[in-house]
Amino acid sequence: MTQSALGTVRHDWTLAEVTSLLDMPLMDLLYHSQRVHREHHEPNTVQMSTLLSIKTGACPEDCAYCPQSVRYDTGLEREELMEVAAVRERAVRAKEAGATRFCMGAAYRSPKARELRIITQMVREVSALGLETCATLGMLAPEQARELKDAGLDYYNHNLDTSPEFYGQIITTRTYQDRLDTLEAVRAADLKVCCGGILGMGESSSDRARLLMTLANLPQHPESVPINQLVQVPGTPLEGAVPVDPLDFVRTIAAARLMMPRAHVRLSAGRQGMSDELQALCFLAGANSIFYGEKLLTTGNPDVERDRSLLARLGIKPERATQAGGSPAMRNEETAA
Ligand code: SAM
Ligand code: DTB
Ligand code: SF4
Repeated sequence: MTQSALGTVRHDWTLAEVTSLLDMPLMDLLYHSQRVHREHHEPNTVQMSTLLSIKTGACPEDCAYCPQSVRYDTGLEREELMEVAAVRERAVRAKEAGATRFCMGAAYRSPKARELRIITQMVREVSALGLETCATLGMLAPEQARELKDAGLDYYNHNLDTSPEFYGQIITTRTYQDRLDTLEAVRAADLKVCCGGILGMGESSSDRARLLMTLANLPQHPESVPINQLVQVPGTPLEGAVPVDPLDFVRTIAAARLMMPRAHVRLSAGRQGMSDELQALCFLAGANSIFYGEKLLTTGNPDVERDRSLLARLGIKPERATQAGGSPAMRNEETAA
């Protein structure tokens, strides 16, 4: 791979290529990732999504990082599926605060028919406010993805979380292939895909490379790629895991930018514990999306005032809301080719 070829949209990454990206001298890696970022995106602009947990806790799955699994005693208070009007109210507030996308998360293995009917109503209401909509509800069958699409859903979030090799140490109640099947169902319904992973779970650098390789070698790159840093929650099996080296976190963002040049790469969970300078390095590496609002799903996120001040000090502006089709920087890889 020649360095001038960096930034082309490809789906045939080898492990050796990804490893060589992650191992580059950091300044070279940042130079290339910022160059490629500017070829495909408006510089100094960040997309802002607000999360809301619409059904909290008591999840039957055993994801070792997650405070919402019924198997771990994390002291989390469970909450049934919210009322549609209450979700709408929260979306109005998120829009007023400056978010352009509203992401509804539910602690399900997969949604049941009755639950999905209520959630499609939420999607309609939030969409009518002029916000982009995203949902993350666990595994979906093809017809469930179509139901969400028909309700006007824009994005579905479903993460691969880690490499296929490390996955079995983190989750045993659903397979990597289950996740790939859901992603295929989401694509088949013509929904946009939000898919990424978590760093800091004890994975190796080669696991990070394999996660990026799996994401970039999907038939179509996800439109959004959340890169989460593990939020360690007392009571989960990953409490006490060895944290990821912050510079390796930056490297992973830069490699994601280079491998999926048109995607929005989201600096996701874990920002609360990051310095302003580390976040600035992540933006330099090509991150151009954040979760905005004082809460993620159940854990903390920087408050709105801190984020506004950080973005102002960096000269970064919030990305405008897009209509269908989007701005040139927002077109997906097929239409922009
Ligand atoms: N239950 C659904 C599912 O797992 O598909 C949707 C909600 S789940 C909380 C969404 C994602 O949040 C997970 O795939 C994981 O990547 C991320 N996540 C959960 N707990 C986290 C933590 N403690 N730190 C970082 N990311 C986390
Ligand atoms: C994603 O990749 N990160 C978000 C969102 N997608 C759903 C969730 C982060 C959750 C962090 C732990 C919590 O707040 O419960
Ligand atoms: Fe359940 Fe999702 Fe948490 Fe896994 S990540 S335990 S599926 S809520």
